[in-house]
Amino acid sequence: MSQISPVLWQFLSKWLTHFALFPPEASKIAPQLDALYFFILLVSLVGLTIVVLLLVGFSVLYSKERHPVAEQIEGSTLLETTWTIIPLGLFLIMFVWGALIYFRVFTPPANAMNIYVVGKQWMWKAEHPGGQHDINALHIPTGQPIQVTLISQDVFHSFSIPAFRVKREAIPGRYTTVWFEATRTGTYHLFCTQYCGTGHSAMIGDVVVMTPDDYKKWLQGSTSGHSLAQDGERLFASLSCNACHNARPDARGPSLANVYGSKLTLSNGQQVTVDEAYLRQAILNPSEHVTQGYLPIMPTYQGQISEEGVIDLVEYIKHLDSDYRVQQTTNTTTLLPESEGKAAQAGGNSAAAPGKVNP
Ligand code: HEC
Ligand SMILES: [Cu+2]
Repeated sequence: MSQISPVLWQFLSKWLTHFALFPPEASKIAPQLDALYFFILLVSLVGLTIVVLLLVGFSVLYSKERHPVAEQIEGSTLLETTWTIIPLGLFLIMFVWGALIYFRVFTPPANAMNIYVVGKQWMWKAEHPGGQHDINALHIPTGQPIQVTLISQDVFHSFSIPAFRVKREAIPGRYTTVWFEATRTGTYHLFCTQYCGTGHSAMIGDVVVMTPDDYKKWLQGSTSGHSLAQDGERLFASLSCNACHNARPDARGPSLANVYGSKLTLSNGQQVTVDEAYLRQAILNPSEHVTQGYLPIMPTYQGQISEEGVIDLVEYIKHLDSDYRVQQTTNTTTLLPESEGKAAQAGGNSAAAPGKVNP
């Protein structure tokens, strides 16, 4: 698709970007979306020109001076068919082209790296799997598909990076995702594009795109010393989840090892695939879907755990295999010894305790 007259629109987009009329194209999808955008623009301009020319031409041709007596002209089937078929064809091209891009935008590749982003009045908080936190910023490498899992802690927000041509709603109580692959290093705008209260205009940030090597360095320099899963492990113990979920044979709750990605049968016979969204619901509204063979004894944790805490728990459960210990495979633990992580904490990143439990 992006091959359609590439010279013309690439020249156009470069020129527009140069004069700050257009955001730069910094993701893989951006040039593809722009190609469609310029195609629609071109078709509209051609249509506009034809309509205006005909309008002016006919007003001159059929003016009162030339045709003092009005004349009834009957329709022409050929003419009407033509002006129906051609626009229909054009609109269908736009539809199919747009649909293809839409599916590409909303289908993350399997190797995408997941980063959680929590929107709240009025800031964006990103959580990297290794436990690094970004406030009103998002650090990412080039050449790596990134999936952002979004949620809002209060009202509707919208996560928008114009240079990547992506935008997705951050909704309270629900995970939504969006993905992109950055192609160029640099710093780009991050916006909230949903009016969300008085501080809305301050809900902005920088997307910092780095080379993979620089990103690795950033990860090492910004670590909190423990991954999200490790924070989750701690929270799991402090909330006494392990009173019921443990490896003991007389445990009152089901084993959570390897539950992520599996198919659960619920007490009403329904089958569900366990993903992030399901885990979140299972923790906050346990009585909504009860696993077959168990009693609905799990208490609700609604209002007791912050969204960051839920993310930690979800990451913890995702990393569980058999023994209720986090496998030491996350960025932080493989990349550096504990002491380095501590020293780096002073480096200006989030001081907020991850997985903090609301009072
Ligand atoms: C009083 C015992 C108890 C406690 C405490 C408890 N759970 Fe549960 N949990 C259960 C039972 C029983 C089920 C199965 C029935 C159901 O789905 O409600 C369950 C189901 C789940 C599920 C759904 C997956 C599955 O295999 O059914 C998840 C996820 C989960 N618990 C996580 C947690 C987390 C996280 C905590 C701590 C914040 C926690 N639980 C605390 C008893 C408990
Ligand atoms: Cu907002």
